Amino acid sequence: MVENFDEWFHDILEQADITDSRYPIKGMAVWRPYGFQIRKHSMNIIKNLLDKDHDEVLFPMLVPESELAKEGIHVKGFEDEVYWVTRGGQRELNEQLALRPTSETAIYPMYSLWIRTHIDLPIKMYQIVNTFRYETKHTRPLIRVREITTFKEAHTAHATKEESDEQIQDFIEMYKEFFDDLGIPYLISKRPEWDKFPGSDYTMAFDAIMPNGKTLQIGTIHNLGQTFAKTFEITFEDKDGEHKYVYQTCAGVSDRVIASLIGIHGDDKGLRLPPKVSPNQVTIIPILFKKGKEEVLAKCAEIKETLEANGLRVNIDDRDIRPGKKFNDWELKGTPIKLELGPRDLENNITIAMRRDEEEKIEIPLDDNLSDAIIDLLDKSGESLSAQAWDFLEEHVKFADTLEEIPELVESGNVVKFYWCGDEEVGHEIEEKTGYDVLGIQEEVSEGKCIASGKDAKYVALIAKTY
Ligand code: PR8
Repeated sequence: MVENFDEWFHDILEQADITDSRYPIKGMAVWRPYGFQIRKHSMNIIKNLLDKDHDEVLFPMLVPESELAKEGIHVKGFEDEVYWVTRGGQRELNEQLALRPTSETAIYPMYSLWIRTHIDLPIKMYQIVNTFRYETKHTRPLIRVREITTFKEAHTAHATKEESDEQIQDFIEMYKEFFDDLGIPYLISKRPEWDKFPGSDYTMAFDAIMPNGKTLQIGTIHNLGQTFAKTFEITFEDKDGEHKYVYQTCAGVSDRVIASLIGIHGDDKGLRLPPKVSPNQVTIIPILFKKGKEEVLAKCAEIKETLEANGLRVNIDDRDIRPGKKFNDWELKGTPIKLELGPRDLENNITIAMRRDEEEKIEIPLDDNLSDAIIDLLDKSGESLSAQAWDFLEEHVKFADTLEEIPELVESGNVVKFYWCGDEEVGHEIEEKTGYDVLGIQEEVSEGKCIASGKDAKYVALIAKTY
Protein backbone atom coordinates (compact mmCIF):
# COMPACT_ATOMS: atom_id res chain seq x y z
CA MET A 1 0.00 0.00 0.00
CA VAL A 2 2.76 2.45 0.90
CA GLU A 3 4.54 1.90 -2.43
CA ASN A 4 1.35 2.27 -4.44
CA PHE A 5 -0.51 4.63 -2.22
CA ASP A 6 -2.07 6.67 -5.03
CA GLU A 7 -3.39 3.53 -6.67
CA TRP A 8 -4.62 2.15 -3.34
CA PHE A 9 -6.39 5.42 -2.62
CA HIS A 10 -8.03 5.53 -6.00
CA ASP A 11 -9.27 1.93 -5.71
CA ILE A 12 -10.54 2.18 -2.15
CA LEU A 13 -12.78 5.14 -3.00
CA GLU A 14 -14.55 2.96 -5.51
CA GLN A 15 -14.52 -0.32 -3.59
CA ALA A 16 -15.72 1.17 -0.32
CA ASP A 17 -18.45 3.23 -2.00
CA ILE A 18 -17.00 6.58 -1.06
CA THR A 19 -17.09 8.56 -4.29
CA ASP A 20 -17.56 7.85 -7.98
CA SER A 21 -15.20 9.72 -10.28
CA ARG A 22 -16.88 8.60 -13.49
CA TYR A 23 -18.99 11.75 -13.44
CA PRO A 24 -18.25 13.31 -16.82
CA ILE A 25 -16.49 16.45 -15.61
CA LYS A 26 -12.83 16.28 -14.69
CA GLY A 27 -12.14 17.05 -11.04
CA MET A 28 -15.75 16.55 -9.96
CA ALA A 29 -17.12 13.40 -8.37
CA VAL A 30 -20.28 12.01 -6.82
CA TRP A 31 -20.49 11.24 -3.13
CA ARG A 32 -21.91 7.74 -2.79
CA PRO A 33 -24.06 6.74 0.21
CA TYR A 34 -21.28 5.30 2.40
CA GLY A 35 -18.92 8.18 1.68
CA PHE A 36 -21.73 10.64 2.25
CA GLN A 37 -22.23 9.28 5.78
CA ILE A 38 -18.53 9.69 6.60
CA ARG A 39 -18.68 13.21 5.19
CA LYS A 40 -21.77 14.00 7.27
CA HIS A 41 -20.32 12.76 10.56
CA SER A 42 -17.03 14.59 10.10
CA MET A 43 -18.82 17.75 9.03
CA ASN A 44 -20.93 17.60 12.21
CA ILE A 45 -17.81 17.56 14.35
CA ILE A 46 -16.41 20.76 12.83
CA LYS A 47 -19.88 22.31 12.76
CA ASN A 48 -20.29 21.74 16.50
CA LEU A 49 -16.90 23.31 17.14
CA LEU A 50 -17.67 26.34 14.98
CA ASP A 51 -21.16 26.74 16.45
CA LYS A 52 -19.62 27.47 19.86
CA ASP A 53 -18.74 31.02 18.87
CA HIS A 54 -19.53 31.52 15.19
CA ASP A 55 -22.84 32.24 13.44
CA GLU A 56 -23.64 30.07 10.46
CA VAL A 57 -24.63 31.94 7.30
CA LEU A 58 -25.13 31.20 3.63
CA PHE A 59 -23.98 33.47 0.83
CA PRO A 60 -24.78 33.18 -2.88
CA MET A 61 -22.48 31.07 -5.01
CA LEU A 62 -22.01 33.74 -7.68
CA VAL A 63 -19.77 36.75 -7.21
CA PRO A 64 -19.91 39.74 -9.57
CA GLU A 65 -16.68 40.30 -11.48
CA SER A 66 -16.48 43.84 -10.14
CA GLU A 67 -16.31 42.59 -6.53
CA LEU A 68 -13.92 39.73 -7.28
CA ALA A 69 -11.60 42.10 -9.10
CA LYS A 70 -11.46 44.68 -6.29
CA GLU A 71 -8.70 43.10 -4.22
CA GLY A 72 -5.76 43.08 -6.61
CA ILE A 73 -3.47 40.51 -4.98
CA HIS A 74 -6.34 38.22 -4.11
CA VAL A 75 -7.73 38.17 -7.63
CA LYS A 76 -4.28 37.64 -9.07
CA GLY A 77 -3.91 34.55 -6.88
CA PHE A 78 -7.12 33.10 -8.22
CA GLU A 79 -7.39 34.48 -11.77
CA ASP A 80 -6.40 31.25 -13.48
CA GLU A 81 -8.74 29.19 -11.31
CA VAL A 82 -12.08 30.95 -11.70
CA TYR A 83 -15.04 29.48 -13.56
CA TRP A 84 -17.16 32.19 -15.14
CA VAL A 85 -20.90 32.35 -15.80
CA THR A 86 -21.29 34.56 -18.83
CA ARG A 87 -24.79 33.87 -20.11
CA GLY A 88 -28.32 33.60 -18.76
CA GLY A 89 -30.16 31.43 -21.27
CA GLN A 90 -29.43 32.95 -24.67
CA ARG A 91 -28.46 36.36 -23.32
CA GLU A 92 -24.97 37.55 -22.56
CA LEU A 93 -24.87 38.88 -19.01
CA ASN A 94 -23.99 42.55 -18.56
CA GLU A 95 -21.41 41.53 -16.03
CA GLN A 96 -19.88 38.11 -15.86
CA LEU A 97 -20.28 36.23 -12.61
CA ALA A 98 -17.67 34.09 -10.91
CA LEU A 99 -18.44 30.75 -9.30
CA ARG A 100 -16.88 31.42 -5.89
CA PRO A 101 -13.38 29.92 -5.59
CA THR A 102 -13.66 31.04 -1.92
CA SER A 103 -15.98 33.68 -0.46
CA GLU A 104 -13.99 36.71 0.74
CA THR A 105 -15.26 38.86 -2.10
CA ALA A 106 -18.85 37.68 -1.58
CA ILE A 107 -18.88 38.16 2.18
CA TYR A 108 -16.85 41.30 2.78
CA PRO A 109 -19.00 43.78 0.83
CA MET A 110 -21.80 42.69 3.16
CA TYR A 111 -19.56 43.04 6.23
CA SER A 112 -19.01 46.62 5.15
CA LEU A 113 -22.80 47.16 5.39
CA TRP A 114 -23.25 45.26 8.63
CA ILE A 115 -20.39 46.61 10.68
CA ARG A 116 -20.97 50.12 12.02
CA THR A 117 -19.52 50.51 15.50
CA HIS A 118 -17.25 48.64 17.89
CA ILE A 119 -20.39 47.08 19.38
CA ASP A 120 -20.78 45.06 16.18
CA LEU A 121 -17.35 43.51 16.71
CA PRO A 122 -16.01 40.91 16.75
CA ILE A 123 -18.05 39.33 14.00
CA LYS A 124 -17.50 35.61 13.48
CA MET A 125 -19.35 33.76 10.77
CA TYR A 126 -18.98 30.55 8.85
CA GLN A 127 -20.58 28.69 6.01
CA ILE A 128 -20.29 25.18 4.62
CA VAL A 129 -20.60 25.39 0.87
CA ASN A 130 -19.23 24.16 -2.39
CA THR A 131 -16.55 26.23 -4.08
CA PHE A 132 -15.04 25.93 -7.52
CA ARG A 133 -11.41 26.08 -8.54
CA TYR A 134 -10.25 25.33 -12.04
CA GLU A 135 -7.15 23.53 -10.79
CA THR A 136 -4.49 23.09 -13.43
CA LYS A 137 -2.31 20.71 -11.40
CA HIS A 138 -3.19 17.01 -11.66
CA THR A 139 -6.66 16.58 -10.12
CA ARG A 140 -7.29 13.76 -7.64
CA PRO A 141 -10.54 12.78 -5.94
CA LEU A 142 -10.97 14.55 -2.58
CA ILE A 143 -7.36 15.74 -2.68
CA ARG A 144 -7.35 18.23 -5.52
CA VAL A 145 -10.84 18.71 -6.89
CA ARG A 146 -12.37 21.38 -9.08
CA GLU A 147 -15.56 21.45 -7.07
CA ILE A 148 -14.82 21.42 -3.35
CA THR A 149 -18.04 20.04 -1.94
CA THR A 150 -17.53 20.70 1.74
CA PHE A 151 -15.70 23.97 2.07
CA LYS A 152 -16.04 24.97 5.72
CA GLU A 153 -15.00 28.59 5.66
CA ALA A 154 -14.96 30.91 8.66
CA HIS A 155 -14.55 34.68 8.41
CA THR A 156 -13.99 37.00 11.36
CA ALA A 157 -13.53 40.75 11.85
CA HIS A 158 -12.03 42.44 14.90
CA ALA A 159 -11.35 45.88 16.33
CA THR A 160 -7.63 45.30 16.98
CA LYS A 161 -4.68 43.47 15.50
CA GLU A 162 -4.13 41.69 18.84
CA GLU A 163 -7.63 40.25 18.73
CA SER A 164 -7.09 39.03 15.18
CA ASP A 165 -3.85 37.31 16.24
CA GLU A 166 -5.72 35.69 19.14
CA GLN A 167 -8.35 34.51 16.69
CA ILE A 168 -5.62 32.77 14.70
CA GLN A 169 -4.63 30.91 17.89
CA ASP A 170 -8.28 30.05 18.55
CA PHE A 171 -8.58 28.59 15.06
CA ILE A 172 -5.41 26.58 15.60
CA GLU A 173 -6.87 25.15 18.82
CA MET A 174 -10.18 24.42 17.08
CA TYR A 175 -8.54 22.60 14.19
CA LYS A 176 -6.36 20.64 16.61
CA GLU A 177 -9.50 19.46 18.38
CA PHE A 178 -11.13 18.60 15.07
CA PHE A 179 -8.19 16.60 13.73
CA ASP A 180 -7.65 14.96 17.13
CA ASP A 181 -11.24 13.76 17.04
CA LEU A 182 -10.53 12.13 13.69
CA GLY A 183 -7.19 10.77 14.89
CA ILE A 184 -5.41 12.65 12.12
CA PRO A 185 -1.91 13.78 13.11
CA TYR A 186 -0.64 17.09 11.78
CA LEU A 187 2.32 19.40 11.47
CA ILE A 188 1.58 23.07 12.03
CA SER A 189 3.68 25.68 10.29
CA LYS A 190 3.68 29.27 9.16
CA ARG A 191 3.72 29.25 5.39
CA PRO A 192 6.59 31.10 3.71
CA GLU A 193 5.79 34.50 2.20
CA TRP A 194 5.63 33.07 -1.31
CA ASP A 195 3.05 30.49 -0.37
CA LYS A 196 0.64 32.45 1.81
CA PHE A 197 -3.02 32.98 0.91
CA PRO A 198 -3.39 35.69 -1.75
CA GLY A 199 -4.14 38.94 0.09
CA SER A 200 -3.19 37.74 3.59
CA ASP A 201 -0.56 39.01 6.03
CA TYR A 202 0.34 35.46 7.02
CA THR A 203 -0.94 31.89 6.74
CA MET A 204 -0.80 29.10 9.31
CA ALA A 205 -1.23 25.62 7.86
CA PHE A 206 -1.97 22.10 9.03
CA ASP A 207 -0.24 19.38 6.99
CA ALA A 208 -0.77 15.64 7.26
CA ILE A 209 1.82 13.11 6.13
CA MET A 210 0.26 10.56 3.81
CA PRO A 211 1.57 6.95 3.80
CA ASN A 212 3.85 7.65 0.82
CA GLY A 213 5.53 10.50 2.69
CA LYS A 214 3.91 13.28 0.68
CA THR A 215 2.29 15.98 2.74
CA LEU A 216 -1.28 17.13 2.28
CA GLN A 217 -2.38 20.58 3.39
CA ILE A 218 -5.54 19.79 5.32
CA GLY A 219 -6.41 23.17 6.77
CA THR A 220 -5.33 26.77 6.61
CA ILE A 221 -5.80 29.83 8.77
CA HIS A 222 -5.08 33.26 7.38
CA ASN A 223 -4.55 36.59 9.06
CA LEU A 224 -5.83 39.07 6.48
CA GLY A 225 -4.73 42.18 8.37
CA GLN A 226 -6.55 45.25 7.01
CA THR A 227 -6.03 44.53 3.31
CA PHE A 228 -9.60 43.45 2.57
CA ALA A 229 -11.02 46.00 5.02
CA LYS A 230 -9.39 48.77 2.98
CA THR A 231 -10.54 47.30 -0.32
CA PHE A 232 -14.14 46.78 0.79
CA GLU A 233 -14.35 49.79 3.13
CA ILE A 234 -15.09 47.78 6.25
CA THR A 235 -14.86 50.40 8.98
CA PHE A 236 -16.26 50.92 12.45
CA GLU A 237 -16.60 53.78 14.86
CA ASP A 238 -14.39 53.00 17.81
CA LYS A 239 -14.97 53.95 21.46
CA ASP A 240 -12.89 57.09 20.90
CA GLY A 241 -15.23 58.20 18.10
CA GLU A 242 -12.66 57.55 15.39
CA HIS A 243 -13.48 55.57 12.25
CA LYS A 244 -11.10 52.65 11.80
CA TYR A 245 -10.61 49.69 9.53
CA VAL A 246 -11.30 46.24 10.99
CA TYR A 247 -8.72 43.45 11.20
CA GLN A 248 -9.80 40.19 9.59
CA THR A 249 -9.05 36.50 9.59
CA CYS A 250 -10.40 33.50 7.72
CA ALA A 251 -9.89 29.77 7.96
CA GLY A 252 -10.90 26.77 5.93
CA VAL A 253 -10.93 23.00 5.66
CA SER A 254 -12.18 20.93 2.75
CA ASP A 255 -12.85 17.43 1.36
CA ARG A 256 -9.15 16.80 1.93
CA VAL A 257 -9.99 16.00 5.53
CA ILE A 258 -11.76 12.84 4.31
CA ALA A 259 -8.82 12.04 2.04
CA SER A 260 -6.42 12.17 4.98
CA LEU A 261 -8.80 10.15 7.15
CA ILE A 262 -8.96 7.40 4.55
CA GLY A 263 -5.30 7.51 3.61
CA ILE A 264 -3.77 7.72 7.06
CA HIS A 265 -5.83 5.05 8.83
CA GLY A 266 -6.34 2.62 5.95
CA ASP A 267 -4.42 -0.62 5.49
CA ASP A 268 -4.09 -3.44 2.96
CA LYS A 269 -7.53 -4.76 3.85
CA GLY A 270 -9.25 -1.41 3.34
CA LEU A 271 -10.56 1.44 5.45
CA ARG A 272 -10.13 1.69 9.18
CA LEU A 273 -12.58 4.29 10.39
CA PRO A 274 -12.46 6.13 13.70
CA PRO A 275 -15.71 5.37 15.58
CA LYS A 276 -16.74 9.04 15.65
CA VAL A 277 -17.18 9.19 11.88
CA SER A 278 -17.86 5.60 10.90
CA PRO A 279 -21.32 5.17 9.33
CA ASN A 280 -21.74 2.03 11.45
CA GLN A 281 -19.80 1.83 14.68
CA VAL A 282 -20.81 -1.78 15.20
CA THR A 283 -21.68 -4.29 12.50
CA ILE A 284 -23.41 -7.46 13.68
CA ILE A 285 -22.75 -10.56 11.60
CA PRO A 286 -25.12 -13.45 12.34
CA ILE A 287 -23.74 -16.94 11.70
CA LEU A 288 -26.77 -18.76 10.39
CA PHE A 289 -27.58 -22.44 10.09
CA LYS A 290 -30.99 -23.86 9.27
CA LYS A 291 -31.43 -24.82 12.89
CA GLY A 292 -31.79 -21.94 15.30
CA LYS A 293 -31.78 -19.27 12.57
CA GLU A 294 -34.78 -17.36 13.92
CA GLU A 295 -33.40 -17.28 17.45
CA VAL A 296 -30.02 -15.98 16.30
CA LEU A 297 -31.60 -13.26 14.17
CA ALA A 298 -33.93 -12.27 17.00
CA LYS A 299 -30.98 -11.93 19.37
CA CYS A 300 -29.06 -9.84 16.82
CA ALA A 301 -32.03 -7.49 16.56
CA GLU A 302 -32.20 -7.26 20.33
CA ILE A 303 -28.47 -6.43 20.56
CA LYS A 304 -28.88 -3.77 17.89
CA GLU A 305 -31.75 -2.20 19.77
CA THR A 306 -29.83 -2.18 23.06
CA LEU A 307 -26.75 -0.59 21.50
CA GLU A 308 -28.79 1.97 19.58
CA ALA A 309 -30.60 2.92 22.78
CA ASN A 310 -27.14 3.80 24.08
CA GLY A 311 -26.48 6.12 21.15
CA LEU A 312 -24.46 3.81 18.91
CA ARG A 313 -24.80 3.38 15.15
CA VAL A 314 -25.35 -0.30 14.44
CA ASN A 315 -26.20 -2.44 11.42
CA ILE A 316 -26.90 -6.14 10.97
CA ASP A 317 -25.52 -7.81 7.85
CA ASP A 318 -28.17 -10.45 7.23
CA ARG A 319 -27.42 -10.84 3.52
CA ASP A 320 -27.71 -14.41 2.28
CA ILE A 321 -23.98 -14.84 1.59
CA ARG A 322 -21.06 -16.61 3.29
CA PRO A 323 -20.06 -15.06 6.63
CA GLY A 324 -16.44 -14.93 5.40
CA LYS A 325 -17.47 -12.60 2.61
CA LYS A 326 -19.31 -10.40 5.10
CA PHE A 327 -16.21 -10.17 7.28
CA ASN A 328 -14.13 -9.13 4.28
CA ASP A 329 -16.68 -6.57 3.18
CA TRP A 330 -16.84 -4.88 6.56
CA GLU A 331 -13.09 -4.98 6.88
CA LEU A 332 -12.92 -3.15 3.57
CA LYS A 333 -15.47 -0.63 4.80
CA GLY A 334 -13.58 -0.13 8.04
CA THR A 335 -16.38 -0.62 10.55
CA PRO A 336 -14.62 -0.29 13.96
CA ILE A 337 -16.24 -3.32 15.63
CA LYS A 338 -17.73 -6.47 14.20
CA LEU A 339 -19.86 -8.65 16.44
CA GLU A 340 -20.27 -12.27 15.48
CA LEU A 341 -23.21 -14.28 16.80
CA GLY A 342 -23.94 -17.94 16.02
CA PRO A 343 -26.15 -20.62 17.63
CA ARG A 344 -23.36 -21.78 19.95
CA ASP A 345 -22.67 -18.20 21.11
CA LEU A 346 -26.36 -17.85 21.79
CA GLU A 347 -26.29 -20.98 23.95
CA ASN A 348 -23.33 -19.58 25.87
CA ASN A 349 -24.92 -16.12 26.01
CA ILE A 350 -21.90 -14.43 24.47
CA THR A 351 -20.91 -12.62 21.29
CA ILE A 352 -17.47 -12.44 19.69
CA ALA A 353 -16.16 -8.93 19.09
CA MET A 354 -13.41 -8.02 16.64
CA ARG A 355 -11.82 -4.62 16.49
CA ARG A 356 -10.83 -3.43 13.01
CA ASP A 357 -7.57 -1.98 14.34
CA GLU A 358 -6.32 -5.33 15.69
CA GLU A 359 -6.76 -9.03 14.97
CA GLU A 360 -7.75 -10.28 18.43
CA LYS A 361 -11.21 -11.81 19.06
CA ILE A 362 -12.86 -10.91 22.36
CA GLU A 363 -15.72 -12.77 24.04
CA ILE A 364 -18.34 -10.45 25.43
CA PRO A 365 -21.15 -11.66 27.71
CA LEU A 366 -24.64 -10.74 26.53
CA ASP A 367 -25.65 -9.16 29.81
CA ASP A 368 -26.49 -5.71 31.15
CA ASN A 369 -22.92 -4.56 30.66
CA LEU A 370 -22.93 -5.18 26.92
CA SER A 371 -23.24 -1.53 25.85
CA ASP A 372 -20.57 -0.38 28.27
CA ALA A 373 -18.23 -3.10 27.06
CA ILE A 374 -18.78 -2.10 23.43
CA ILE A 375 -18.39 1.61 24.13
CA ASP A 376 -15.13 0.83 25.90
CA LEU A 377 -13.90 -1.14 22.87
CA LEU A 378 -14.88 1.68 20.54
CA ASP A 379 -12.98 4.21 22.64
CA LYS A 380 -9.91 1.99 22.67
CA SER A 381 -10.14 1.44 18.95
CA GLY A 382 -10.32 5.19 18.24
CA GLU A 383 -7.41 5.86 20.58
CA SER A 384 -5.27 3.14 19.04
CA LEU A 385 -5.88 4.40 15.47
CA SER A 386 -4.83 7.84 16.58
CA ALA A 387 -1.76 6.54 18.45
CA GLN A 388 -0.64 4.46 15.47
CA ALA A 389 -1.04 7.46 13.19
CA TRP A 390 0.92 9.76 15.52
CA ASP A 391 3.69 7.17 15.77
CA PHE A 392 3.88 7.12 11.99
CA LEU A 393 4.12 10.89 11.81
CA GLU A 394 6.79 11.10 14.47
CA GLU A 395 8.86 8.39 12.78
CA HIS A 396 8.66 10.28 9.50
CA VAL A 397 9.96 13.67 10.53
CA LYS A 398 13.76 13.78 10.32
CA PHE A 399 16.33 16.50 10.83
CA ALA A 400 18.90 17.28 8.12
CA ASP A 401 22.19 19.03 8.84
CA THR A 402 23.09 19.51 5.20
CA LEU A 403 21.26 20.25 1.98
CA GLU A 404 22.71 17.06 0.45
CA GLU A 405 20.95 14.84 3.00
CA ILE A 406 17.50 16.12 2.11
CA PRO A 407 16.74 14.16 -1.11
CA GLU A 408 17.49 10.77 0.40
CA LEU A 409 15.39 11.51 3.46
CA VAL A 410 12.47 12.82 1.44
CA GLU A 411 12.62 9.99 -1.10
CA SER A 412 12.43 7.47 1.72
CA GLY A 413 9.12 8.97 2.84
CA ASN A 414 10.07 11.66 5.33
CA VAL A 415 9.34 15.29 5.98
CA VAL A 416 12.59 17.05 6.77
CA LYS A 417 13.34 19.71 9.36
CA PHE A 418 16.24 22.09 8.81
CA TYR A 419 17.72 25.36 10.04
CA TRP A 420 16.84 28.35 7.91
CA CYS A 421 17.99 31.96 8.02
CA GLY A 422 14.54 33.05 6.83
CA ASP A 423 15.72 34.96 3.70
CA GLU A 424 13.27 34.54 0.86
CA GLU A 425 15.95 34.07 -1.84
CA VAL A 426 17.60 31.39 0.27
CA GLY A 427 14.22 29.66 0.65
CA HIS A 428 13.78 29.65 -3.13
CA GLU A 429 17.33 28.36 -3.56
CA ILE A 430 16.60 25.47 -1.17
CA GLU A 431 13.46 24.58 -3.13
CA GLU A 432 15.29 24.75 -6.46
CA LYS A 433 18.29 22.74 -5.33
CA THR A 434 16.25 19.99 -3.72
CA GLY A 435 13.15 20.02 -5.95
CA TYR A 436 10.82 19.98 -2.92
CA ASP A 437 8.54 22.53 -1.24
CA VAL A 438 9.33 24.47 1.90
CA LEU A 439 6.18 23.92 3.96
CA GLY A 440 6.94 26.65 6.40
CA ILE A 441 8.36 27.68 9.72
CA GLN A 442 7.80 25.39 12.66
CA GLU A 443 9.57 27.35 15.35
CA GLU A 444 11.92 30.25 15.97
CA VAL A 445 15.43 29.41 17.18
CA SER A 446 18.47 31.25 18.45
CA GLU A 447 21.04 28.58 17.60
CA GLY A 448 22.30 26.73 14.52
CA LYS A 449 23.38 27.80 11.03
CA CYS A 450 21.21 28.02 7.94
CA ILE A 451 21.47 24.87 5.85
CA ALA A 452 21.96 26.85 2.63
CA SER A 453 23.41 30.29 3.43
CA GLY A 454 25.48 29.35 6.51
CA LYS A 455 24.12 32.47 8.25
CA ASP A 456 22.69 32.33 11.77
CA ALA A 457 19.46 30.36 11.68
CA LYS A 458 16.24 32.08 12.68
CA TYR A 459 13.92 29.16 12.24
CA VAL A 460 13.43 25.44 12.12
CA ALA A 461 11.56 24.96 8.86
CA LEU A 462 10.01 21.95 7.13
CA ILE A 463 10.52 20.72 3.61
CA ALA A 464 8.64 17.88 1.88
CA LYS A 465 7.19 16.42 -1.24
CA THR A 466 3.66 17.80 -1.35
CA TYR A 467 0.36 16.94 -2.97
C1 PR8 B 1 -9.12 29.88 1.71
N1 PR8 B 1 -10.77 31.48 2.43
O1 PR8 B 1 -9.73 29.78 0.66
P1 PR8 B 1 -7.34 28.08 1.14
N2 PR8 B 1 -9.31 20.50 -3.53
C2 PR8 B 1 -9.49 20.12 -2.25
N3 PR8 B 1 -9.17 20.90 -1.21
C3 PR8 B 1 -8.66 22.11 -1.45
C4 PR8 B 1 -8.45 22.58 -2.75
C5 PR8 B 1 -8.81 21.72 -3.84
N4 PR8 B 1 -8.68 22.08 -5.10
N5 PR8 B 1 -7.92 23.83 -2.67
C6 PR8 B 1 -7.80 24.12 -1.35
N6 PR8 B 1 -8.24 23.09 -0.61
C7 PR8 B 1 -9.56 30.83 2.80
C8 PR8 B 1 -9.88 30.13 4.08
C9 PR8 B 1 -11.89 30.97 3.20
C10 PR8 B 1 -11.34 29.87 3.99
C11 PR8 B 1 -8.32 23.01 0.86
O2 PR8 B 1 -8.05 29.16 2.04
O3 PR8 B 1 -7.26 28.48 -0.28
C12 PR8 B 1 -6.95 23.02 1.53
O4 PR8 B 1 -6.94 22.05 2.57
O5 PR8 B 1 -6.04 27.82 1.83
C13 PR8 B 1 -6.87 24.42 2.11
O6 PR8 B 1 -6.08 24.42 3.27
C14 PR8 B 1 -8.33 24.74 2.43
O7 PR8 B 1 -9.05 24.12 1.37
C15 PR8 B 1 -8.64 26.22 2.47
O8 PR8 B 1 -8.30 26.83 1.24
